[in-house]
Amino acid sequence: MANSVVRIDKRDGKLAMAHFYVAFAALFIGGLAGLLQTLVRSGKYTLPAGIGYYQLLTVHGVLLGLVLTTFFIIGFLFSSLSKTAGTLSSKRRLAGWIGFWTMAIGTTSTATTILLGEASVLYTFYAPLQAHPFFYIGLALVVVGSWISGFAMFTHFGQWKKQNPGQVTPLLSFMAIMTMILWLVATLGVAASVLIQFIPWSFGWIETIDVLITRTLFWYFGHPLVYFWLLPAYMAWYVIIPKIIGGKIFSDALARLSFVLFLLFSIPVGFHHQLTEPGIDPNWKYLQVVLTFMVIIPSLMTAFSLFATFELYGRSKGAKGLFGWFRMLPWGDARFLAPFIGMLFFIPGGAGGIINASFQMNQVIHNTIWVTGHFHLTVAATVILTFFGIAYWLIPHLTGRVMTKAMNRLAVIQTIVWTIGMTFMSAAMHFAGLLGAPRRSAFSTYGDSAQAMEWVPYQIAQAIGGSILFIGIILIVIIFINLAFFAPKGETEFPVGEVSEEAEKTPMLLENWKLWVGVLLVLIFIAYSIPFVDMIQNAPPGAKPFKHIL
Ligand code: HAS
Repeated sequence: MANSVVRIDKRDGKLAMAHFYVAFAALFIGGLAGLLQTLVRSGKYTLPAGIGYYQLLTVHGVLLGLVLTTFFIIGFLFSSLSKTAGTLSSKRRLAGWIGFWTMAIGTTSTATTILLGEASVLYTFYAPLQAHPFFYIGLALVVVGSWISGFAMFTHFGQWKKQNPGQVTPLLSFMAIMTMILWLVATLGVAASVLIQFIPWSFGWIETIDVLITRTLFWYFGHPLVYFWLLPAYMAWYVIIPKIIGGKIFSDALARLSFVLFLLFSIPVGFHHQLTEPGIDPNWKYLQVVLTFMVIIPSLMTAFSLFATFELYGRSKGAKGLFGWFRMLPWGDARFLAPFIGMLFFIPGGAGGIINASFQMNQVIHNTIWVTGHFHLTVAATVILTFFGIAYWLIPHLTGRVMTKAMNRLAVIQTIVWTIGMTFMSAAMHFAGLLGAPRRSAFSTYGDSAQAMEWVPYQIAQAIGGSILFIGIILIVIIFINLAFFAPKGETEFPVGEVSEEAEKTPMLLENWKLWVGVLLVLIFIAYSIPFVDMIQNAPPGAKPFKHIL
């Protein structure tokens, strides 16, 4: 237990903190863009200084969906490895810094093109919308930087394995590596489309682009991207939360198995974002829908495991009845409350995902603002609240400070504010989506048809939710700055849970990386090879660039 309080190496801490500074700056600017967007959609506000709606939407999506998440996650993964697999060697730390700066330069390049109005192509940058070449070059640099950091993590983990032959690896490190492998395999798709298609096309070296292939490569990346966001939250749920509440990890083997299943099934499912697209045989879409239903299983296992942890802890404290354990949980501790509310949000968020994935129901919600509601529940509530919960102990741990009672109270208020804001906003988005309100459209494009008028109350509710959320962003930025620079000096625990004595022994099969990566490659081959050949053989004439949207 004393080990938990031992601070991770200061130099590793600095590397992680560099990532968090960028992440929280992105949160502030991206959140501001989000607020303005909801105000524009309400129809009651017009953007000043010639700022375009899609420019704003691109700032919001890229900064929050790509920059905040990637930087936060890599900082968290480095910290977790340093804590559980030992201090990084100086070469690996240097690789981490090179990765960080490569990503930072890439982010600056991409952000500059967006702010100059040269890249209003949204975070999915669908062709034939065309951005400035430096938008794509920046994205490529972010990916390459993350790979450099990833390789530093892989070799660090490999060294632990070499020094501890035959032993089960530390759970948190295992999960960090699994997350990074998922990211590496997923980003191959986006790297290929940016390097082979978008960059040559945006420089004018090739005249046309294949729309379906670029979209397919994007979604080959885009769905595992969402699990790249989710898995670090699951790391906290499985390993950190049990320690915070004073309980035990229900089962090490079950936690590892769920991560293995995520690796296998999160990649060959990208077609479920393309169910309405022509050019892909419905049988292949059907196969990927089946695989999508497979990727729901590890989340259900996670829910089961968490219920078990909470219940076992509660009963050990004398709780009686079906839900007696509920009262035993540490509700006043923001490190617990924020991730727990994240879990609650994931119940409707996950149910919505199952609706989206159901071939026929997808026809009702596709391209409506329902989808935006879905991902605000999943990433902007479940994942982000968990990241906030992590920040409440990790930032002071890294900076050698402590969170005061007053800051904890502010963090509890922040969690409540976020919960209210997100409930308003995402519920309104789901209802408006069912009434057919499109996603990604400025109010001015709706016209004043009777149908558009039905959406108005929901747009206003979204604006109210968005404004409440912006208060939440101001609060979290205050807390972050306090924990990074002003909180009292002291020791903060890095809480790493222990596995319950009653859990079964972890089978070594779960550590067989060659096997799992091999199965993953076979699944990707089955799900994508024939449809891809089909797309190339039957490609329609390429598309010329389209630069101007409202
Ligand atoms: Fe999704 C679209 C299907 C999960 C994010 N998704 C999106 C987009 C994003 C996104 C960003 O099949 C939009 C992309 C774009 O711009 O176009 N999604 C799913 C499915 C799941 C799912 C089946 N999505 C996520 C997660 C995301 C995310 C996670 C981010 C982090 N999604 C889709 C589909 C589309 C889509 C289609 C395309 C729609 C279209 O047409 O465009 C599943 O993984 C969900 C499984 C989850 C569960 C919930 C388990 C619950 C747990 C909590 C337990 C609570 C406890 C506390 C223990 C089954 C683990 C309880 C305590 C008490 C006291 C009660």
